[in-house]
Amino acid sequence: TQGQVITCKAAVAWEPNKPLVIEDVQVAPPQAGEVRIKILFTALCHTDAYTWSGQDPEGLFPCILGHEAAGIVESVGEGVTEVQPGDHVIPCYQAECRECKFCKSGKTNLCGKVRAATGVGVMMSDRKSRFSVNGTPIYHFMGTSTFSQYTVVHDVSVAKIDPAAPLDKVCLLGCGVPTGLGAVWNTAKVESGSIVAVFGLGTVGLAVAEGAKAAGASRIIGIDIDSKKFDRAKDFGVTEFVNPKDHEKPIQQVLVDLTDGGVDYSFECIGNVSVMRAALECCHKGWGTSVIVGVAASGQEISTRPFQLVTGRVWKGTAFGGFKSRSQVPWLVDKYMKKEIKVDEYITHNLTLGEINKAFDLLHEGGCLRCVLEV
Ligand code: NAD
Ligand code: AHE
Ligand code: ZN
Repeated sequence: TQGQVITCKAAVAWEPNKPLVIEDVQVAPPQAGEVRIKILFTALCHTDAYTWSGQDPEGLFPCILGHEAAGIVESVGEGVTEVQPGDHVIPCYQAECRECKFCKSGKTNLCGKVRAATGVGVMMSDRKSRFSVNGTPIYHFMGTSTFSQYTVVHDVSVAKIDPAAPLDKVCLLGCGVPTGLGAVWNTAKVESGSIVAVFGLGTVGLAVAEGAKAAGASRIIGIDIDSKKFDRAKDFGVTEFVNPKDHEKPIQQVLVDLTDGGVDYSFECIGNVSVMRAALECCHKGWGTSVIVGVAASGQEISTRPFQLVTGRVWKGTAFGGFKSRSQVPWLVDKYMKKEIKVDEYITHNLTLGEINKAFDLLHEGGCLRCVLEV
């Protein structure tokens, strides 16, 4: 198949909110600096649902969504040296070129090399898509497009991993789990003994709890409007629960009262701008830090009284938990293999690519964390 067009199955989002359609898609060979991957397993993340809904200003249609996956390199384009056919890999929506201003800054995991192309659904070299259906180009998504049996990605967006790792599990290390762990370890740098508040107990919020427990947090307060989330969250390290619906007072006040003046660190893992405000305002005066992890819809803006910041609270955000993708995803896989981090526990459902619409329905039900699709 090397150098040839591959025809395979992929789930195409033709229009916002319209059911995805499994199509025979033509996948062009990788050009210079590109890698074609056979995707074996992909999970669904709420960001896929967000873009599908039409709320993402970067969302383009028709496209192939999906960014939390694992597979095997099928072929590589000219000049690709770091991976070869047969390598087990995780596609990384946050690239790492190690050469750009961002990568060299030592201050961020964001990479500038291919972001302009991945934001508009094409490949960097010729600003074209490698996907088509009967001659109609289909946009890429987040530089990954994993809801397809084959995808083409930039070489700076591929992490080579231990071939012994189970791909049906470690696919989760492409997004949600690292995002939560890294928000705690890299972005907030939570110290032992800290009081932590986690808003939203989905996969990302539970991974925040897991990371905070590992960091030695003394209290981990989970906040969710769905009380069914609480039982399971205990296994991930949450020590106390608050349902805003059980209180008349604003949730920030409830937390300030519970913690003698506020929490040391808070994390918004929902994508709701009013919760982002509450997450900042429940932080302790003088030092409390709040990290925005959730992705909010187009047009949404955050607000608070500047006095909140003047008096020492800090507002931050994180993408992929601040992890350098190509360097650190293999390290996370190794940590999973040594049983130092959970992954299996976040998988509540397993389906096939053909059942992807059902998987999106499940994602909106309280019981579902991650649904892994066999591709
Ligand atoms: P999820 O839907 O599984 O979890 C969200 C949780 O928030 C649910 O348990 C829900 O009951 C709860 N919730 C909803 N409204 C609430 C409210 N008003 N108050 C309290 N709880 C509320 O989602 P997820 O997959 O865990 O992702 C969480 C967010 O993180 C999404 O916005 C996603 O797009 C984003 N995300 C960001 C990054 C990043 O790099 N920054 C990476 C992955 C995901
Ligand atoms: N296109 C969206 C932005 C979405 C967003 O913030 N994405 C996160 C990853 S979410 C993964 O589930 C991210 O990494 N952002 C940094 C980046 O470079 O995109 C919008 O709202 O415009
Ligand atoms: Zn995601």
